[in-house]
Formats: sequence, structure tokens, C-alpha cells
Amino acid sequence: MNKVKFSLFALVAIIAASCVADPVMEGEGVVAEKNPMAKIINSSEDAVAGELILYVDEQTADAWSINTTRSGNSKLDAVAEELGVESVKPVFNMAVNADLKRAQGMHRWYVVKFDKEANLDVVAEKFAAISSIDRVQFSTVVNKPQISATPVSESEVNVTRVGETEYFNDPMLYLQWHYNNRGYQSFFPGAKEGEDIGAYGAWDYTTGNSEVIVAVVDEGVKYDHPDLAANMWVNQAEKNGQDGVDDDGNGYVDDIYGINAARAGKGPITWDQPAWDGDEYVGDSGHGTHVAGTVAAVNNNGIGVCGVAGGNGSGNGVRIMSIQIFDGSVPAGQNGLDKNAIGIEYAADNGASILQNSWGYNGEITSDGFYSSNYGVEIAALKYFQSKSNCAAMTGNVIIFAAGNSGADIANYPGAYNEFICVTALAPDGMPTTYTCYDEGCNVAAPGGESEVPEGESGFMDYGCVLSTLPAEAPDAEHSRNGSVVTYGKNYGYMQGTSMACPHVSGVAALVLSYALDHGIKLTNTQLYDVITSSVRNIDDSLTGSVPRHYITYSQATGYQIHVKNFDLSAYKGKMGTGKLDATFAIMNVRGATCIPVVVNEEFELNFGKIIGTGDINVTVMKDFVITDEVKNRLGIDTYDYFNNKIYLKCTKPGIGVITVKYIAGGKTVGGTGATGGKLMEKEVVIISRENNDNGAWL
Ligand SMILES: [Ca+2]
Ligand SMILES: [Ca+2]
Ligand SMILES: [Ca+2]
Repeated sequence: MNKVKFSLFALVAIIAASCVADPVMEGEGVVAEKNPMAKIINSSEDAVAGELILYVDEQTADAWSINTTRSGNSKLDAVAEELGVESVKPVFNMAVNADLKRAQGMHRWYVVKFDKEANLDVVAEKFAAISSIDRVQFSTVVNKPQISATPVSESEVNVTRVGETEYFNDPMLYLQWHYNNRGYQSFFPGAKEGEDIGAYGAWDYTTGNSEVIVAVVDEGVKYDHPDLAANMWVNQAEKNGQDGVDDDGNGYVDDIYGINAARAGKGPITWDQPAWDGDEYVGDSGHGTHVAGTVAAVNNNGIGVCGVAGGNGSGNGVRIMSIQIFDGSVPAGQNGLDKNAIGIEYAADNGASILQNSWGYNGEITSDGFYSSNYGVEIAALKYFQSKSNCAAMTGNVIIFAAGNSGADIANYPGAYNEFICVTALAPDGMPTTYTCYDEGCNVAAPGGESEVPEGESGFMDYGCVLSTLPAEAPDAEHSRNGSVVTYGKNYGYMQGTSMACPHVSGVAALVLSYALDHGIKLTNTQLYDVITSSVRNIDDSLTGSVPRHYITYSQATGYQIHVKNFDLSAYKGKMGTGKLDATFAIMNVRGATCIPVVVNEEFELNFGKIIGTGDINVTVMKDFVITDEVKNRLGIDTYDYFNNKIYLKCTKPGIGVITVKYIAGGKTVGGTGATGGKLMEKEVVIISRENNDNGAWL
């Protein structure tokens, strides 16, 4: 196998914002009139100059909505005059879904702009002293650290494999161990078969539905990427409309694939804009395109990679909406908190039902109350998104976040917030990655990948990272230095991080919604959250002892050196969320079927009481069970039997099959003429057969 490359800085950090302010108040209660300073809900450190976000009372909100230069409050108008306020604008787009937004108080958020030289703290105090201002929020700058991918092309990774066929015809699918892990040690030392999201099993039941829209809140998505274009959400009115005109009247001009929220929706979506902080590269990195590909790269199109919910080649992939909140061309210090808020609002207003977020705030937020008070305008947008119902199969929408890559025993916010799903990252051996945040606030684990030194190699390789789509023209942060841009030059590449684990979960959520749509199942967003967190394989049983992991040090005297350390697994026990997400379980969960995991070539005894879930065989008696020839062939079931309300069978092949069990509810005989007794019932039982890889991963 060709080496991808020696990667020194393979750890892809979660997109993160910088500063976190000192707590000023907890919760969202009304601020006491007597203490104006308590209205200032965060710190001016790292805030955008020349603007503040205000939460105003109803009268001011209504007055400003008509005439922003006059609030009707003489003190407020005097302060605005004194400061030379240049503009007052509502944060949210009140022309769309106004009633729901008003009910949630969103009409009360305003952005005021003034002289950039003005002292923010002084201005904040002036506004805070006015009774009609309820809260004053500094517009914290949303920054991101350097991230980079390892680009690959199909020709580079085209190795000869023995006897393996993949689910779809995409030539790089076999490298996507995160969907179907064959345990190749050349990818990762200790890689284990079955340590994946179980995509192949789920794909037997659904591969996507084009009515499901996933908003990728991230860098801009390369919407014309050959392996993404067919699965992009398209605003048809804008695509077929006039340039420079808001053809669909949603408040945004030419928003065909989403919006560039970092530019307040007033610029095109981009993914190739370089930027520098001194010599260091800080611009676009392809992160959004990579995340989008994991959710829904186009499957079975004969090129590149697959996405979790990318369809089967018939045009049924779920759709990606690009919500660009990071833009390399927006100078550092200008991208404030309100931009995230309007991006999330846009996703809610334009049909997304899943919000995919591989970003968060590194640092010191340690409670839901602190987050919701300091990031008031952002949580308002997130709660609004969650309150909308944009998929016919679900009441409400769902929000999924990455946990963060600092290795801390608490997730980053907003992901840690109790209402959202927060995703930790696994390596190809099914163990926690060395970088993943864990414990507090974390809900479920999924493959995020890890760069390692495979057997027989002397340097780090990235086959253990997550492979997805890349914009070939995006700058490679690792190699772009001193104002000189080096682009990836390839359409695919490896990244690692909880940023990569998160879109696996969003993709599985999209599969569940697709299956529900196809089968007339309706669920609530709470039920979908439950499906995600309960459709898991056990991780805790394997979290004992330690595993070797390599790491790099650098000094001028010795240069780069690779070392090995023992990575303590027991520290993660009980702290990786509910376990390892399995897409097959998730589909079966929403189908309402009982899943029975079995090991290939081992006879198992299935107690009927367990199938029904009561354990009481006196009230429900098994009458019969049906295994179709198709299922027998698929799972290699040659012999089976049942007696005493137990089924005995053995699968000789891995796979999934449904058997139907018939039973009597409420008696020992079926009622009818000449008999009393119970009602004949039927229930599906899903047999999920996998190889035993004796690592505790499966059973
Ligand atoms: Ca529009
Ligand atoms: Ca237009
Ligand atoms: Ca493809």
C-alpha cells in the first residue's frame, strides 16, 4: 500500500471560538432593575469592535422594528445620539415565521453599530443603564484554529485487495473503515473488524431520502464537488431566478445552496479563501466540505467516497444545506456571535431538520446556565431551530454537536448543553481517541479516526483517520506558510477529530428520518434523540487497562521523534456517552423491532420472554416463528429449532435478517369458537450476526 504521508500535525482541532467570559449571571431570568451592570452578560474581551447585541423590551422592539432611529424612549434615543449610533438592526429575520419568533422573544434581539474606536465597556454601561434594555451582549469573536487534511486521490490508494467486495461501487469506500471496518492492521495497529457505525447493515433498509435536509454549520461546503453536487440542497427559486434578486422572498439574495452567515448572508459561499495571522495560516481548510461528505457524499456513483446517508445512486441521498459560519476572507475580529445565530435561524426557516455542528467553544464554560446566559443570542437561535418541524416524519428538529478535541473530561459548549446530542470520537480499534473530550456533557460515541504508526511502518499514517470529500482548491493549512498558499490539489482526504465523528451521528439521524419517511413512521425529536443514544454497542466492558499510542515530540537538537505511551482506557469507563452508535440498531429501533446480536457459528438460545420484553412466558406463548428462505440464505442458517418458548439457531454468515414470531397474548390458546383464550400476535425480531472479534465490541 502506498503511504499517504508522514503527518506531523494530523490532529484536526475542532473548529473553535476563542474567549469565554467570566460568569456574570446564571439562567435567563429578568435582570434586576437596580443593577444595570448585571445586564451585561459577557465580557468585552475578544469582542467585535463597534457593535453590541441588545435584548430590548417589547415596546422598544416594536418601535425599532418600524423606525430604528427612534425608540420612543427619550433616554435610549439620547444615548444613541450621543454615541453616534450608525445602525440598529434586528438580529433575526422577522419577515419569516414572525409569530413563532415573537413567541420566543427573538424579535427583541438587536445589533447596534457605532464608532469602532469607542470603548466597548463604556458603551455597554450606557446601554445597560437604560430601563428598556434588558440585556447587553458583547459580540464575541468566533475564531477557529488551524486545521488541515491529508489529501489523497483514487490512484494513490488503489491497492489490490483479496476477495472483498464493497456495498457500493465507489472506489474509495473500502478505505472508509468508519462505515465497515475489516480490521486492516495496515490502516491502524489494533484495528478491529466491526468497529464501525454498522452502515452496511443499515443500508439494507435505507440509504437516504431527498426530503431530509441536513444543515452543515461549518466552513462553506464546495457545492459543485463532483461527489457532493447531486446531494446539495437547492433553493430552486433562486437557482432559476435572477442574480441579485431575492427570488423566494426569504430575506436572502441568491441563496441557492445555503448562506454565508459569516458575511451576514450577503456574500457567496466560499471554501478556498486564505487568511494569515502573522505567518500562520488561519483561513479556509476544507473542513465544511469534509464534514458534508461524511453526512451525504453521493453513493454508488462510481467515484470517490460514500456518505452515511448519501443514497444508493438513484438520487435519494439526503440533502446538504451549507451554513457557512467561518470564512477565511472575513478578517479576524469581525465574525461575531450574531452571525452564528442568523445561520442557524436560516437553517430553521429553510427546511433543515438536522443541524450538524462540528464546532464549539474551547474553554471555561462549565454549566448550561452559564452558556445560555453568556451566549443568549446563539441559544435563542438553537432553541428556535429545535422548535421547528421541518421533516414530515418528525415533530421538532434535532441538533448534533462535536464534543471537542482538547482531551478534557467535559464537552465543549454548545454541544454539552443538555438538550443537544454531543459526540465523542473513537479510533479504528473501537477505543477512545487520544484527543477526544469525554465525560460531562457527552452523549454518544462514533468514529473520529486517529493517525497512527501501522505495523511495519516507521512513521504516522492517516489511514486510521476519516476519509471524505475535500475542495481541491482549498489551502492546505499545514503547508501554507508565510503568505504562500499550497492547495490540497485533490478531491478527497483524511481528517480526524470529534468534528469527523459528529457527522456520522448526523448521518445516522438522517437515515432514521429517511426510513421513517419511507415507512410512514412519525416520531418526535425527543424520540429521535432517544433512538440515537440507545442504538449503541457497549464500550465500557472493553475500557480496562491501556493500549499503546504513538506521539511526536520536537526539539531543535533532536528534530521530530516518535515515542510510545500507554493510553489509559479505564479513565474513559462510563464517560463515552451511552456507547458506540450503530446505524443498524438505530433503524431497527425506529422500526420497532427487537434486535438480537449473535456471533457467527455459535448456536444461540433465544428466550421468547425476552423477545416480548415481559420475561413472563405464562401470559404469552410462542405459537410459531417464520424464517424466509432469503433470510436463511443471507445468514447461512442451516439448522434451527424451537421448543419451550425458546428458539435455537446458528448463523454461519454475518448479516442481518428479520424473523417473525407469532404468539398468543393473554392465554395459552387462541380464542374462538369452542375456546377461550388470547389474541394471536406477531412481532419482528431482527437477528444481527457478526464475527466474534473477541474484543468485547459486539456482544
Ligand atoms: Ca432568497
Ligand atoms: Ca436570485
Ligand atoms: Ca461517491
